[in-house]
Amino acid sequence: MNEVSRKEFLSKIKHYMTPPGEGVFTVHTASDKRQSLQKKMYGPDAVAHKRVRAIWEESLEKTLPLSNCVILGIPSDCGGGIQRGANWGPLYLRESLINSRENLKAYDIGDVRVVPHLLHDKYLNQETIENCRLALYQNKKVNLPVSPLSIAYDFAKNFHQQFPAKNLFMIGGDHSVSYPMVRAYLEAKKIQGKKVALIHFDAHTDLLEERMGIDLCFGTWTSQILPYLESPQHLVQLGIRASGRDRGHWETKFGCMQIWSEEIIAKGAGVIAEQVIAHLKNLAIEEIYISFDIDCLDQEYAGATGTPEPKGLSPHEPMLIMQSLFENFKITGSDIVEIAPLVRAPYIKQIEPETTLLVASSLATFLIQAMGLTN
Ligand SMILES: [Mn+2]
Repeated sequence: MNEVSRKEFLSKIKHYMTPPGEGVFTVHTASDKRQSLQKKMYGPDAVAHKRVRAIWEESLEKTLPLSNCVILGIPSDCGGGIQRGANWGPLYLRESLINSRENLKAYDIGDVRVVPHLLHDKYLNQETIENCRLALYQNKKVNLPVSPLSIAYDFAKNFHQQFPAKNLFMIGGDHSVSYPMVRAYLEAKKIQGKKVALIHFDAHTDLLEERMGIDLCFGTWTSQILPYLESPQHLVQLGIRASGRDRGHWETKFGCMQIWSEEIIAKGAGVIAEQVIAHLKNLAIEEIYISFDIDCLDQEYAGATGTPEPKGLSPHEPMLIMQSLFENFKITGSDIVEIAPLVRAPYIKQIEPETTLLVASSLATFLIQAMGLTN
């Protein structure tokens, strides 16, 4: 494994990441929103005098080493495919988190730079890679990735090497962005000798092996992550309800554990939490990664998402399950994805995206606080 020094890692971050809220490349669109976030984070003077990048770069050296939990945005929706718009998740959710006035002890490391037409470097030819390097880094031969999933993996892999005791909280993005984060997490935990499991809240299984020929997207990322788990039983999926196949098909084919939405509602979240905890204890699990697709919630609470689904969970159900899990295992990695704040499903009566953002921000607050306490 080619380990880079701390200095090289910070230099990479300054190249392939941006200060919080700048990962979506725009000139005017949402610039007021971005400025309002950065004023709250860095002060009005920093924004007025264009000092945000300088302060952010300095914070990488001074503040980053002090925090247990580090927040990262991946504003990419190139891996989505029904209704895009999750690229605005990181900017909007950050603002909701700040407005909630919870004093979150976490360091925000910023956004992955996103070329919106790119997904993963393995899908690109050399000419495109060089053109994008030239655009992003002003050097077509520099050895840096250009696609969001490739940048995220390089970042997360180096992060875990540099800071093995720190935990990452990622804001997506469509669900494909969890693939590089979970893969880097699982590889790092294997090196650390920790026994870990992936807890996946979602209306969908995301277990396709490919979707229209693409093996890394919102519908396939979990099947692609299975080889990195110790066994498929180390994947627990909760809240599933929109699937072309039944639970038996997926559990038999892949060997993971699934608990569908109707079962959680019928038995109660407390009973389900006990069932999951017993399963994980049986596997001698020490730490967990929670990947939270906002569409595991009923469309009444999560209408601002690419594929809202009825008959889903109420916010207290996953919250109770996560709290019970936290009482038994360390949460050492997590993400919340598929929040598409500008998407308004016309058949949903609620005023969106306020409900979705409010609920997402309370779930995110729990995860950030849980990870801030763990190391
Ligand atoms: Mn998903």
